[in-house]
Amino acid sequence: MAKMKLLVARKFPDDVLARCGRDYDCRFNPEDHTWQGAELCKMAAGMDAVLLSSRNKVSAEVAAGMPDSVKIIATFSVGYEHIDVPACAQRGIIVTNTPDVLTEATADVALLLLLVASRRAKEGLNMVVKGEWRGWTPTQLLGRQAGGHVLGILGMGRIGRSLAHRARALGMEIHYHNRRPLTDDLAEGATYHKDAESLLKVSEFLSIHCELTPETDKLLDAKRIAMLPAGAVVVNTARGGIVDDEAMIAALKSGHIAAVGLDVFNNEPKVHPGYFDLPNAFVLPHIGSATIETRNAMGYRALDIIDAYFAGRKPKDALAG
Ligand code: 8YV
Repeated sequence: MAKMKLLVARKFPDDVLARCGRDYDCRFNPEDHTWQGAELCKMAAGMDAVLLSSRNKVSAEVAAGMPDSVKIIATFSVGYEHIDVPACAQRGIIVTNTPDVLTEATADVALLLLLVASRRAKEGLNMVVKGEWRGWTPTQLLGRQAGGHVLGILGMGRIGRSLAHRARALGMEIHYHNRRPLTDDLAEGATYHKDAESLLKVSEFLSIHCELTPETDKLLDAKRIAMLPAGAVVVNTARGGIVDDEAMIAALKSGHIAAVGLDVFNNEPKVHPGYFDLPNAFVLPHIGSATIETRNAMGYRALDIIDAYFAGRKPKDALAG
């Protein structure tokens, strides 16, 4: 039987590409172009399925322009705000994502950012590599200790809960806000706040783990940043759009926010240049899920779903259109 045709829209890790090539008749993207708009539709011509990343936007227009042959679009990501799922559904295209498999890797990066931001790692690194370190002093680079302080988790889903496990090991007290409180077994003693504002008021450390939706767009604006305790540390590994950069930069300059650790940005790969010169802004290039184990697992999960779909089974991570 002829293999189904798969557009492999990014240069995914080698093992993922190898499995694609073994099981499907593939159109690959060895140069790793970020196909967008009409070009993405053109590359999908004659394909049965598309495996793409969060940098391949599937707007309503792209969904409308997808060839009739495309039955399923699997995004190599847990976030899917780059895909107009209802517009795909209108075309009869199933959309799936890759939850679960990147939870631990992303929580690791949230913890990493929490620690490097609060322990002033950027200033320390700069001091050493610029040859400006004159030796230990009793008051050099005093940061904030995580243990004994409140960590507010905005969005207590899989990644938020996984960070909570790590933070408990540091001795942090966990508070969270979600649309609904978790069951006791999932909350594991964390304190629920029914609105974001109530959470912000107690969050000496804040880590963002909610989805980017019209409701959370710029949720952390000047007004809400001002609600955080003076000297708070903020971490974002979710989506850049949840933070108002201008307001955050102003708060970092004034010292109201002691430090920020960011892995995600508005308009990636552009980063607001206001963060670059700030000693208390530690930025990473969206590496939350960037371990070989996790990226392979993301690819395998997406391929499992496509395999199941073409074997006539219901794809398990299908998103509601
Ligand atoms: C992915 C992510 O690596 O899965 C997500 O939602 O944010 C990242 O960790 C990226 O989006 C790849 O498509």
